[in-house]
Amino acid sequence: MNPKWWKECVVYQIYPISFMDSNGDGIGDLRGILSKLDYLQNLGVDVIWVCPIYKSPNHDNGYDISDYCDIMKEFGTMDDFDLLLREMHARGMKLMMDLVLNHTSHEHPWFVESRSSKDNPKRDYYIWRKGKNGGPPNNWESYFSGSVWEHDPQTDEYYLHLYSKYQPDLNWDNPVVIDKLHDMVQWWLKKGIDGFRFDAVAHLVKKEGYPDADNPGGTATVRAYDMFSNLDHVHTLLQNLYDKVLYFYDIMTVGETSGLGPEQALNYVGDGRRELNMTFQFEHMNLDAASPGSGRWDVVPWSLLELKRIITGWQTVLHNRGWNANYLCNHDQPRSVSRFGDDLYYRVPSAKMLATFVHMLEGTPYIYQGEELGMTNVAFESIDDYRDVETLNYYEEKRNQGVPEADIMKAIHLKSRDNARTPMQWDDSDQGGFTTGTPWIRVNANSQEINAANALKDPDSIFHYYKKLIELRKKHKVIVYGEYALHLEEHPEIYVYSRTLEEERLLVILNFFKGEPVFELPGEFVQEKLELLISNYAPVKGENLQELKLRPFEARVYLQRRK
Ligand code: TEU
Ligand code: CA
Repeated sequence: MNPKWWKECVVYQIYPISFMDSNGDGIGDLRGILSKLDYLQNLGVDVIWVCPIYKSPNHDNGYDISDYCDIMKEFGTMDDFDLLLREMHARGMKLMMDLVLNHTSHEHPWFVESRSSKDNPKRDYYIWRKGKNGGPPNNWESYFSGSVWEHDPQTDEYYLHLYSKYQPDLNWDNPVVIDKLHDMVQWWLKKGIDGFRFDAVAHLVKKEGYPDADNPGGTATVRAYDMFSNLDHVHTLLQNLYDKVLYFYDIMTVGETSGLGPEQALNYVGDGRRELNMTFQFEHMNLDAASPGSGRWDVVPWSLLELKRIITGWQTVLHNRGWNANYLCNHDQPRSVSRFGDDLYYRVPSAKMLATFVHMLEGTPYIYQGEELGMTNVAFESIDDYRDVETLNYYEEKRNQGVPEADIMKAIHLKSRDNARTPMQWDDSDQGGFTTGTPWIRVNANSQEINAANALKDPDSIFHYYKKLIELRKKHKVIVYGEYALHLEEHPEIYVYSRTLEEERLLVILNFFKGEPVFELPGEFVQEKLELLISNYAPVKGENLQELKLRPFEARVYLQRRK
């Protein structure tokens, strides 16, 4: 079973700008995180993934880095960082940094030099091309709307940016750039950090020659993700990074890799690949999208059968060959309870059911800040209350296309990344206890009811349920290493899977909807031998497991010992 600490841990993701503000300027910061370490320790998580905290002009909340070896001034100082790392280690927690290797900020000194003239020695740090027929070099579309090319009048050439124009892509064909980035990664490792989440790492390599993508509709730009996602040479780059730098440290790594299935993911995480420990896959994030990528704004209903098919694929293909990173939410996605559960009447049971689902799968579970409280999506009436660059670009693009305001706002309410970025709800005071000042983005109106202080007081809260899930993981190896099998494959409402390790077997029963379907125990399980480990409902006395009626969003996990 090849045990590793990063398989046994639980990761908690912090989006620093929205986590806790220590000085009343309305912006979350490192001292804010420090003040909440006791809360996180109480929850029981052992790895904290902190989204980018490097110096940045903040056009994309830190994913636009202007100095890799400095701290964003709004977040604090390098001394604050060192203190935070020490305090985390003192509590037995580990720190995973979020590193953006695909692009920098347009304010990074490398880019400032690069754009200054065609013969600047740093010109080739980025991707510059001449225009074609009076327009950009090709028709690729940016993740954040419009062309991936931005014209720069200074030299009359275009630079490539897969994300916003404030995030020029680095040129990974340039060995000097690679060396500098390796040195920088090493610099952080020497500080003693414990891992990396490599942002957008699937996109480091672009298709040679930058050819136009097929464009049957003849639009100005087209989604051309296969031109810059998961190309072969990415693996050479990652293997070099591993062999030259990462190999020498006992760390955990996770790459953000959209656009692949489990077989392809093995190229990143397969045992013996010497690349990454795990990757974030997006197949299940595309379940409710009319088409992947930017088509994510066109929301369609998701189906449980599809979810089962996708997750079962990942669970079976990676078993004994790689490792999964399991999540339902992050800072780029809507809130999981609003999307896959019921954020009104059944908010508490459905949030617990979804937590059970994630934590009982094979792989490392990731909790996104506030998920442990059952925080929900937000629906600001006015676009003026939104802050996310992707959302604002989408709004503008659709307005220009003449799409009615109400339709645009409806999509934004469902899918905007700001759903996950409203401030953490700590208590029922003004601004949810996040800040004493004016928050950079409005607090969700439900903070009086949904907040950490209430959750801590209530033994039946979602928080305490998460805590118990984490405790169970530490107690039962089968939760970490057991082999997954799907049961009741065709059932449209219930998701049932088992996990088997030697003599022990888990049976995970999840009712994904508010109906009350009847569950029939699969033949290989013996009712008398099942011990209930956790459930989001009180047990029913004298119940016949052979055939039981599940309550809305009910989740149960049984342990069966076969000896
Ligand atoms: O996201 C990369 C990524 O895959 C996104 O394009 C994702 O599909 C999109 O955000 C969904 O709306 C990473 C970070 O997680 C994100 O916050 C950054 O904005 C982006 O990279 C650029 O660094
Ligand atoms: Ca602050």
